[in-house]
Amino acid sequence: MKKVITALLTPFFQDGTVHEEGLREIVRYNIDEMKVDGLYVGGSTGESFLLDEGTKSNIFRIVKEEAGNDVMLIAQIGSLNIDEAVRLGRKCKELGYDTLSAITPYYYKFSFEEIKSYYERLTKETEMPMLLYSIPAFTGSQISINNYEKLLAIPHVIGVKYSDTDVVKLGQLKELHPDKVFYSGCDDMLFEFAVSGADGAIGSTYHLIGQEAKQIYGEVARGNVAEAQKLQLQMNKVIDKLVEFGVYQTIKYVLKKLNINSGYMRFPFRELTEEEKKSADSILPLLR
Ligand code: HMN
Repeated sequence: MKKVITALLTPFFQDGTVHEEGLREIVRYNIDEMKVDGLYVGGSTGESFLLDEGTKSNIFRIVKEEAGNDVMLIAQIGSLNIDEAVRLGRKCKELGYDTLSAITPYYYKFSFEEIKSYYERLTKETEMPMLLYSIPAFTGSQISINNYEKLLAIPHVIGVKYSDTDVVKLGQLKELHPDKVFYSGCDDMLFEFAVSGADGAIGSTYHLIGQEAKQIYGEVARGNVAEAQKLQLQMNKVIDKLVEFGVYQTIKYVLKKLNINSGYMRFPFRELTEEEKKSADSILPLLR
């Protein structure tokens, strides 16, 4: 079964602390209204790379408490500090998360051997299913098919959260590794990834268009490719507008309009201006 998974936002108070009640509301909204199959916690969308370990740990606890066993839970625990990543991974294992995920170590332009040793240590010390998180546009780290081969051979590595636009490479990877899972991370290309063999999608915009994303997978499974593409084009009208002023800010703004307590952004992210909010109001009639 192909899965649509929401990359979960974190609502903050204006002082930067986590808005627990809002976080619980967002978790429920995704499960009960968007009917997504899972939550990806602690990723870019959760503003996780701006947070300290205690805050991340607290978010993992709250989300598990609220979601229970309703949907699959993936914890993104990747951090440049391997000890922190291991501690968070062990914590999420204890909490009962299904899978861990870790971004490729970034900033220092690590060699492939260094990246590989990072995953070897992380998986060895956590002993949990591990979804690699590749997002070359943010990390600068492009992984070749040959190098994927080596990473996917590491024990516990189950697949990739593939936030890369190279859909051809995804198709090749799936052909070479039918037993591994590949989730696309580019929401505006979900259709293209679905027809190329992706096992599902992980994205921020499914807070608002999760049902549409699931429908695209349904149409592709039934062989209705033209219908699936039509749905993607409709979905992209929403996505284009969401990314115009900042995707996370805009999703939070729209959720507030839907009476979900989505809180504020974490500094140095800024909030939408009044003028941008007015423009973002055009998203509402496009939603179901
Ligand atoms: C995450 O870690 O939260 C993700 O990378 C989620 C996801 O892949 C999103 N990527 C980023 O925000 C960088 C997409 O959903 C993205 O927001 C969407 O395609 C709009 O550009």
